[in-house]
Parts: sequence; structure tokens; C-alpha cells
Amino acid sequence: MARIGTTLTRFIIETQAGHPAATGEFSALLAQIGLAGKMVANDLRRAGLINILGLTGETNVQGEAVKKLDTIANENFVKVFQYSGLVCALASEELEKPVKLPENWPLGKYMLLFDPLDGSSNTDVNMPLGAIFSILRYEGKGGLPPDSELVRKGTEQVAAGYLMYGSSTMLVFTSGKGVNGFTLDPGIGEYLLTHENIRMPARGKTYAVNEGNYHKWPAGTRRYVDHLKEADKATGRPYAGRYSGCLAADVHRILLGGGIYLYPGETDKPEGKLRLLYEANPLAMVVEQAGGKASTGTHRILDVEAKALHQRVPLLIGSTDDVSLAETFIQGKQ
Ligand code: AFP
Repeated sequence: MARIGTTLTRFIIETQAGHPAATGEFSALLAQIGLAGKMVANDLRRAGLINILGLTGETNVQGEAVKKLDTIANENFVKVFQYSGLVCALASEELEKPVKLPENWPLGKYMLLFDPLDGSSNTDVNMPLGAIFSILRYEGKGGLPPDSELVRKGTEQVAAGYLMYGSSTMLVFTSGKGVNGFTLDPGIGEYLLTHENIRMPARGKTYAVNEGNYHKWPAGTRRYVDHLKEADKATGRPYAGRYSGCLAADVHRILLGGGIYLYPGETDKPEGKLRLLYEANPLAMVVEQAGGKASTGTHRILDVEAKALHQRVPLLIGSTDDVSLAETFIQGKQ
């Protein structure tokens, strides 16, 4: 049985031992994600010293200005998987189309979707950053998957998680049997289990949302956020506002302490900003596995029909009672 202080490598081996049919590929894939995280963390630590802050001058498929570190983080992920023999396709926020990996022969049986550097506006101000990943299985008969294979419902994920580059680097993931968090010990270059079987409280005391968008929100969303700010001892209000601009970091706080993160739809942009396949779905899987809830306001995130690789979706995620209450406001029941 894994215990606090267990290395990621040992945890993976022990978990694999519980699955006699496992080939070790999935375990190796998680280890490679850990490696990409170490490479990115290393770049981030030195970023201000080696002229890799600021913009590349390009825009990505989402129309957002690309930071130099977005590109570097993306390249690190591609590099660790390119000849790994573990994945047959990669899709990233930074790439318009999925990358197929025929050089990974025999073909890897997994597909990885990721946001390589989440919260990249934080790069130049030394604030937290993250990466978010979703793992799908490809049951193809020896051929490369068509692009449409990567566009799947969240319930089809076999594992998901995130890396967080804060005061320490953490890897938090689930493969459908609870959520575990590992902290990178930079002295020995190993991730150690520090947060075993994370469980979220049913309610929290904090909310995270970009309130600068308040006047763009539909009335129900505004009413809900107003409600959180009213004083009421019995329900623990007002909630404390905590927003870093890095989804992984904001959700991490809520995963550990409870509460709610919202990136709602806006009156003129009902789908909001966040991407379904490599932001909302993986975090929804993590949060549900820890006893929390993730919703669009009207539907469970993991049940949303995926139609496009870079599809956006409104996201309410966090403690079950908080998310359920937010839904009642958004659906006009309060
Ligand atoms: P990037 O992945 O492009 O850096 O986007 C960050 C993000 O998707 C998410 O991490 C934040 O919660 C959110 O955007 C912040 O958006 P606002 O600047 O609109 O608050």
C-alpha cells in the first residue's frame, strides 16, 4: 500500500501490480508526464535569467498571443512523447491540429491532450502556472487515429490530471480510482507522494472567478456571485475571493480546501473561455474523483458532447454543494 513519501515511480509500480493485465505502458506514460513537468519547471525557474519571458509575436489557434514559454512548454511535451512508443497522437492548446506519431512504432495505444502552460499571463510576473492533461485510449487496429478520434466525451478519459508550478512543483492525477498528489523534491529530482487519496469538502469558503467580467455575465451568474459576497454566518458567507489567473492553481486550492471556481458563459460568449477537451474535462475527472462536481451550469461537464478539438465550455467546478447551488442560480431557480 502506498504511503506518504512514496516516490512516483514506486507508486506507479505498486498500482500497476494491482492490474495483472497491465503492460506497463500506462505507467510509463505517467512517468513521462512527470518528466515533461520537470523540464518545464526547470525552464520556469530560470526564465527571467535566460531571456525566455515575453511574447513570441505569434497568435495561436485560439487567437491568443503566444508567450515564448508557451512554445517551450509545448515542445517539451512533444519531445518526451515523440519516440516514447506510448502515444499515437497528441493534441495541444498550442497546436491547431493533432500531431500523429507514426515514428512511435509499434504505435502507442494512448492519445494525450494537454494545455502545456496554463495561465501563461503569469509567466512574466512570477506567479503560479500549470499544465493540464487528459489521456484517452485508442483501440485502432494498428493504424494512426483520425483527428475525430481525439474529440471524445469526458467520460471516456482513462486518466487525467495537472501539473502545478507554484512555490513547489506538483503532479496531481487520477486514473479513475481516487486522486493522488506528488510534490517534486528538487534536491533529488523525484516526485514524492504528499497528498494521498485527496477528498474535497462538500462545501468551501472561497470562490475564484474573474470578476472583471461581471457585467458580461447573465443575470443568474451575477446573482450567484452577489450571493457569495453577502454576510450570513449560518452559511459561512461572505466567501473569500481568490483568483490567480491560472486555472490549475485555482482548482488546486479548491481541490484541497473546497469552494468553487467559475469561468461562466457570457451574454455575448455563451461558451465562455475554457477549452472542453484539455482544460474542463481533465479537471472535472480529477474533481469528481475527489468527491466534487463540475458543471456547465446546466449539465455535467463529463457528459458534454465533444464536437471540436478546441471547443469551449462554461465551467463551474468545486465542492458539490457549492456547484449545485450555483446551478440553481444559473438555471433561474433562485
Ligand atoms: P492559457 O492556458 O491560455 O494561459 O489561459 C489561461 C486560462 O485558460 C486559465 O488558466 C485561467 O483561469 C483563465 O484563462 C484566465 O482567464 P482570464 O484572464 O480571462 O481571467
